[in-house]
Amino acid sequence: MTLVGNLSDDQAILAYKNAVRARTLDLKIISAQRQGIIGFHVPSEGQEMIQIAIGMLADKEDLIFTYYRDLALYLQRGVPISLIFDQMLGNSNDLQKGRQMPDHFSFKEFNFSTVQSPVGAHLPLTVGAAYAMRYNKRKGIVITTFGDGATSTSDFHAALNMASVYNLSVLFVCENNGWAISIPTSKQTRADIYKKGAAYGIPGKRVDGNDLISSLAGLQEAFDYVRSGKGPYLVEASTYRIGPHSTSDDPKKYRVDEITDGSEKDPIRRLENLLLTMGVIDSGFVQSTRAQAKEEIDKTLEERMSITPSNPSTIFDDVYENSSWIQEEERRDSNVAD
Ligand SMILES: Cc1ncc(C[n+]2csc(CCOP(=O)(O)OP(=O)(O)O)c2C)c(N)n1
Ligand SMILES: [Mg+2]
Repeated sequence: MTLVGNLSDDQAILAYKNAVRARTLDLKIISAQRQGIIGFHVPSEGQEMIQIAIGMLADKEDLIFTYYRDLALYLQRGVPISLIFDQMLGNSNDLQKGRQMPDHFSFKEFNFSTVQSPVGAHLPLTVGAAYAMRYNKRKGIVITTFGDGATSTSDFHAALNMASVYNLSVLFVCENNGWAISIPTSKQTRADIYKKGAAYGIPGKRVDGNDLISSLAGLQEAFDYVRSGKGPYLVEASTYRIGPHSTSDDPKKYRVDEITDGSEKDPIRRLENLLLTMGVIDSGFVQSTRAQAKEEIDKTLEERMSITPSNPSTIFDDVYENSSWIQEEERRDSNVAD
């Protein structure tokens, strides 16, 4: 059965499974944070569908600069949950050797660049990366995600401008969840975000980021445009942050939830209902998908917790290609064991 374009049942089912895995993973991480196992988390709950859609349309060679709230995109692109936990725990298997805050992933093997903490700081980097890709005659485009709050930074405007001036293949996707921590989008801008590209000669489109079909249809047009070499494109995905900004935030202080986990408006429930109505899945499948996700995630966390922590002495590694005398002196004077 075709849902949209040439989307097959198998693709729709995989998308659904990954969305459920991402949600289950989010809830597990929050519970681990509350138990003191993980230090911090920025949940993706509610924003899964637009992330899944990007993952479905991106090619392997495309380079993706995510922001800190993109768990479902990693899963859709095949990042194993074990690697996600390794980073969150900062254990000795963590690709970043435990030096980064949780959620600041770097999955080079999957063509994901490192997550930046300063809001919007990665946007000019995506433009430089797209320039480098063209210069080095590398195949693929650059895709970047960011929040509505990032559009209030000067980096956003500088990035759009330079991407357009150099006609670079960058797909900008704003995940507009309505909030920048406690500041609603209405207090950041009076204009539609997808129209902001027009000032720089960049076309834009708004999609319903809580709906897989709308996200895929809108993104397909944007991907086609960027891939054809016409230049950058700006997509605004209307979405909803179901949870707090982070585990350090208490949203009850500034908002009343409109969409809750598992409610009829929840994007995962929306896809589930569509697939149930179309007979692609049945209620038994829903139950087994949720149970399998929980089992996989519970088991993986338990397993990754048994891995030794990162060695603090690695803090002196990888700073320069060859270690300098200053580093060696600091290594000697430090009390971190080798
Ligand atoms: C330059 C900068 N200013 C402020 C912060 C603190 N901060 C972290 S996340 C955030 C909100 C960003 O909102 P948005 O871009 O909409 O993304 P969301 O968190 O809603 O997904 C802020 C203000 C920061 N990290 N960097
Ligand atoms: Mg936001």
